[in-house]
Amino acid sequence: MRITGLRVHSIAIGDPPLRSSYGLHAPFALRTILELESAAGVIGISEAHGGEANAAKFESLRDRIVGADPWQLCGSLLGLIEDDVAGDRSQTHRVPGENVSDADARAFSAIEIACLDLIGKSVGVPVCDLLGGRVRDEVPFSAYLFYKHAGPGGSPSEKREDEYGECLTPETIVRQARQMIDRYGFQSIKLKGGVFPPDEEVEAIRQLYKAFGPSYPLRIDPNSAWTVETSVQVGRDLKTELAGEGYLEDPAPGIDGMAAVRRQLLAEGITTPLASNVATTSFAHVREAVKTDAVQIVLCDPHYWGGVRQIQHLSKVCHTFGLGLSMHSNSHLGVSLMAMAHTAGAAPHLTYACDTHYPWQADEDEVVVGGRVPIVGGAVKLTDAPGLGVTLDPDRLARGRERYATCEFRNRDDAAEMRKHVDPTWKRIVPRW
Ligand code: GKR
Ligand code: MG
Repeated sequence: MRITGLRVHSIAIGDPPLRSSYGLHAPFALRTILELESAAGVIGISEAHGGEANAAKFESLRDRIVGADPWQLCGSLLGLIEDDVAGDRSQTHRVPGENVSDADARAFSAIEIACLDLIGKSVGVPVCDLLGGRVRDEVPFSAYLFYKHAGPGGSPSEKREDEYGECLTPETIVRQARQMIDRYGFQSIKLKGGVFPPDEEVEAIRQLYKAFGPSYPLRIDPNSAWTVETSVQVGRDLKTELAGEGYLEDPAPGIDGMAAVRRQLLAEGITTPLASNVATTSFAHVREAVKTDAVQIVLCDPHYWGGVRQIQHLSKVCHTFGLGLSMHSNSHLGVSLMAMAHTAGAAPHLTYACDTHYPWQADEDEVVVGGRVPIVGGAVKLTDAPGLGVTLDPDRLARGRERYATCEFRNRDDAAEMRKHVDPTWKRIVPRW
């Protein structure tokens, strides 16, 4: 099999004004859709982070991709992820801390996934089965709650629906959870924190616990916005609410900070596990995290860790060292959702429901045939459809490209959005509280 065509599509998708410790989401999130076409005319696809730099990275690899055999291509590109150092990385695209090798790992991931889709579609096998056989037919996701300003995102002329309205209080966060659970059937809940003083976020988790009870595991993720002391205090305050399958995600910055939080919590008999996609973003970080007991649950992401097969390796490593494994997400469409679902389907030791931003995106932005991928009972079904199980709808893709061409954004900058719309003096301070 030979790859005869590579197409790189930069698209923009409407994104509501969601808050995090990075700032505020812009009205458009940027994605890149990759198409690899074989000589037989079969097309493999994947979805990656967007903007100019990412598209340019794929273009720079064009000569190595076109003409290659998709069964072998990833072997020859392994150098892109070999430099697996525990540097100062971030999985949140385009925020301070991201280093150059991230761009390589992200490009490798998208190429690997598109190759697997191309192979799967050529031989009539789903990606999760291609990789040794699925370990589950349904992949659970959690309700991913965000503090949110009023407004639907996108451009005002599009007259989009603002499904969740303004959610800046514990009561409106509970309402948001209820709406999401009613619509998608999620069975666990994650709150993106690091936005308001910790007491307010603790109160939101308490109200969620009151509203949904202990059968809905809860997680809170302030993206390193708290000091070690504050993190420990939150751990104490939410000892009951985060028990069971709950967790505290990236409360404090760095492996050392996380390790200090863990030590203090354990000394007080609080066993709430610490999860991370900020302190652990590479295999080298996992080594450090195990040594220091800084992280008990790794949040993987096939878009960052080198694709689906690297997550299979990570799953084994986590199992070996007694770590849990969950999955991180960023704003995305259905191609990414299916890549995440197939990754989870082929990772035996994935022990928690995955994150997804998918409820925050609207059908009008979806690029796959048939529109939005269904989430039912909180899960995405892995069917027998070949490859990732989705194909591109040319008209939908054209709309995404048109939005990209006409929108003003070329990379993600949540801090700039925050200054533009909420507080002209805002700066990201880590830790803030
Ligand atoms: O979408 O603002 C966001 C999140 O904060 C995202 O960028 C994070 O990478 O979801 C992510 C996380 O779990 O840290
Ligand atoms: Mg996180």
